[in-house]
Amino acid sequence: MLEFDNTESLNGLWQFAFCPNAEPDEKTVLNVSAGEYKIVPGCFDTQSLFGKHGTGIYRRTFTGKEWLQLRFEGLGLRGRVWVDNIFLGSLDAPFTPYEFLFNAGPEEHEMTLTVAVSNIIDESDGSLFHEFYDFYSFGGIYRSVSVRHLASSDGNGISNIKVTPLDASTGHFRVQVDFLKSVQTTLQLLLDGAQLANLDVAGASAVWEGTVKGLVPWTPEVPVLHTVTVKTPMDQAKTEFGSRTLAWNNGKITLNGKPLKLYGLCRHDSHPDFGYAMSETLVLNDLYLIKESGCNFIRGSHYTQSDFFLDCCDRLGLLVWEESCGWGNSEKQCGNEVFRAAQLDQTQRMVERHYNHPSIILWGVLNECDSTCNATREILQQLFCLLHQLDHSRPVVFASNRYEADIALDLCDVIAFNTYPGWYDDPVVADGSVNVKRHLKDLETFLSTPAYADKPWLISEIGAAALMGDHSGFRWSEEYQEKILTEVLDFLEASSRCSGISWWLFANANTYLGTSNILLRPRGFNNKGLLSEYRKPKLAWHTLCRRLNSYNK
Ligand code: ADA
Repeated sequence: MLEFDNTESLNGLWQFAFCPNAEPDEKTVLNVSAGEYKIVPGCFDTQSLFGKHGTGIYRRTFTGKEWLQLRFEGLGLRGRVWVDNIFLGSLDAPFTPYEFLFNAGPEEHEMTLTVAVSNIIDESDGSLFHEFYDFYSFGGIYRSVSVRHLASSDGNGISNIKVTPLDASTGHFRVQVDFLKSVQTTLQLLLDGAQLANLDVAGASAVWEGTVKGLVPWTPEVPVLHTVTVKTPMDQAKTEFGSRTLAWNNGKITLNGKPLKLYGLCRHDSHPDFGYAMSETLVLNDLYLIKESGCNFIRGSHYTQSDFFLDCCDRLGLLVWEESCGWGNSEKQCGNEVFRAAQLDQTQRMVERHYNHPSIILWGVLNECDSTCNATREILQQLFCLLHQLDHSRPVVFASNRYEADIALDLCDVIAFNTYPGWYDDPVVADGSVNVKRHLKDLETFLSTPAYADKPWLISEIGAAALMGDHSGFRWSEEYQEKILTEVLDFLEASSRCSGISWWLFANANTYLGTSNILLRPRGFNNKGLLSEYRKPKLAWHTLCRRLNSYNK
């Protein structure tokens, strides 16, 4: 993670008030008496406010002077921020990092920070979150908040460090240091605490590129991290990175020259008692469960992940598909200019923030958008172009559920299909058997045609729901889910075309409470988890662990 000096955490106890069914104006927000308390990070609607929509008003004080930068790692569904009575700006995208730079004046003093967070769903076409999304609209400041005290008198400082591994076999890499404003200065670069280079800076960024012999590569088996520290006369920052190189061609994704076979799971960063404010303990427990199952891959569905999650994946050697927030967006939404701008903005914020994590091997966008129409092709083109501009070192992808009808597959570096044979896509045949393998074989044949044969292929979702304790053997039973999983693993073992899967889903996750799809979502959960929402194993989980661990013996 990127760390700046002079940074103070603002996590902990905040004052709180809830305004049901309303997004109050500035005057009301600033004058409301916030007589309750909430913990930040936290969701305000997991317990007594569960199912309620409105605005949570959070308030606390902190002290500082001169130039300060407030950093929000993620809140939802959207927020507005004031310091004392001055409006600093809004946070329009859920799960997305934002920073606000401001001058607090020459004298050290106490300030009041007020944040209004709404979980009211905006159903306009430009909105980034809709009720039909198959994950619940929990609200709150659900990731960390901090304030950085800048030492410079003009509000300048390091804004980012981006480390690009260029060749892991030789230890060749590049470091780019960005500043908040243009500057003339000198900087010192250190690698793992030892002098690397001194650079003169004239402008808003500086670049160093070179080779360090003996730089230990990062691999899933031995995930070695290195640290780059940047020191300037004004401030200091550091970041971890891993020296590993990715390539994608001839139908394969390779890591340090070795083709990857990805055995993985899609995961929601959510828990019934805490919503999207998963504690570090719970996140780490999830990741150890995944690691111990024998999986090497996680699809972070369907939004920007937390810094902590990625820090742990870097350390445990788990490979990650990270994607910005989207779900089943229609032609109308994809053609909407507000929606496009919001998609581009949140995607850029995700990449800028998470660029250095060696665990991330894929950048994704717009899960299951309507990729049969031109408007969607255009937005995908815009997003992929942005991603390639920001990062040449990783392939881009979106999870398609349109197969042969998709008109955007040529834009992807890696093709990914969400498919549910035996659940939505292919009826169970009369004798009770499910043609999972035949269905996957058909997709494989389609992707082996010359137009697509060079592009690696992933099954980004596949699965079946199981209600814990149902042992009938029919749909919704643990046995039925296990049967589908077994067929998928059989297919994957035998296929040289398919680079891997991310099974839907790691653990059951809260979803919509509305009426539209509730019959498919008993108890208000997506029940396709291999674990229950409290991470208790279903039958298929044991099968997954047994099968994957046998590969490593
Ligand atoms: C889709 C979607 C998932 C989930 C899944 C399901 O493929 O991408 O978020 O909704 O279907 O369970 O139906």
